[in-house]
Amino acid sequence: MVLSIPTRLVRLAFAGALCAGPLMAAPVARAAQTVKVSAGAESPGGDVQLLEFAPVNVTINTGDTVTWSLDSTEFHDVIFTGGGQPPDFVQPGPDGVFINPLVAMPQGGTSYDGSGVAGSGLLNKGQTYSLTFSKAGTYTYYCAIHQGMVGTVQVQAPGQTVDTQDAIDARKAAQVGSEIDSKGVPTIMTNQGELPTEGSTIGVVAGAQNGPTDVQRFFPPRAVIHAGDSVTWVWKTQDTPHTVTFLSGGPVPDVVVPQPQPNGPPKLQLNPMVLAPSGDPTNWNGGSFLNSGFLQPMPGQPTPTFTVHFNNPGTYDYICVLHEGMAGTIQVLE
Ligand SMILES: [Cu+2]
Repeated sequence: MVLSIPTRLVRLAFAGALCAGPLMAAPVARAAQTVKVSAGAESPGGDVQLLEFAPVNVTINTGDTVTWSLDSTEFHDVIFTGGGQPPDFVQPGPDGVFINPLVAMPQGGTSYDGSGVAGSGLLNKGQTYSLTFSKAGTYTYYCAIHQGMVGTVQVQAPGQTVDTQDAIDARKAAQVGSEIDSKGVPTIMTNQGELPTEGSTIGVVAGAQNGPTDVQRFFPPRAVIHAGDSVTWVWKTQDTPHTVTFLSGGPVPDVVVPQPQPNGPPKLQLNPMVLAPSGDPTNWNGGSFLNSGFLQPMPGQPTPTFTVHFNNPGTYDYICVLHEGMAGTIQVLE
């Protein structure tokens, strides 16, 4: 899906200046501006994802436009709800689990007055979404995919001081740098040493999270065991599901399978082959598709784990189907 919403520049009409008395200084007319904000950010290799808008808050004048750019391999959306809660990302039903169309597809027009819903639909890396703000107020927006990913646009009357792009860029750089460097890197180091990496049963961490900083890698990425040993993966995230999937030479399955509809856009189904567990991990010989399914810690429930018993020597590569570059290897010796 490609979004092509033209950035709209709105000329400001300073009607008030025309009828002001001679002693009143007319406000300085300024052309409407467009400011750029990031939806998500990542470390150079993409292993650390920042699940935040950067900067979180931005101040503009009425008539100005905000353009969000998706700056990460992790996808996000931008949705204004007119004061309501963000919509659920997925909707389970009798015929499968579907991405909520409110999140999947663009909503509303190119201008927003603070009422109703305006949304970008799913954004992929490099895509942008622009919205022009016609009315003063403070508007909260969300990423419906990542809980807690919230931002505001404060819209001021014309003539009031607002953010410059330089100020926005400086806040963004400080936020991204401090989150990824101060949280992402220590999260990696902590989790690398956390679980036993030798012995008959070893542990591997499937993703780790520290606040909005989400490390989308396996720790350690490579483990060596003997035939007959087991490996247990432990999920250490809050906001992001992962899979442990052995493709065994097969193709990487699509995460989303569009289901054409007689009227309107296709429904976006989460591929059951990725979503659900498959294969027998308690007695695995290699050479066949083996999948943990989507796993994600939930409040009040035990930490998800996935244990695979390796019967045969060999080198077994696996991936998280959801996250590019999230991959590992289990080498099984005699
Ligand atoms: Cu993942």
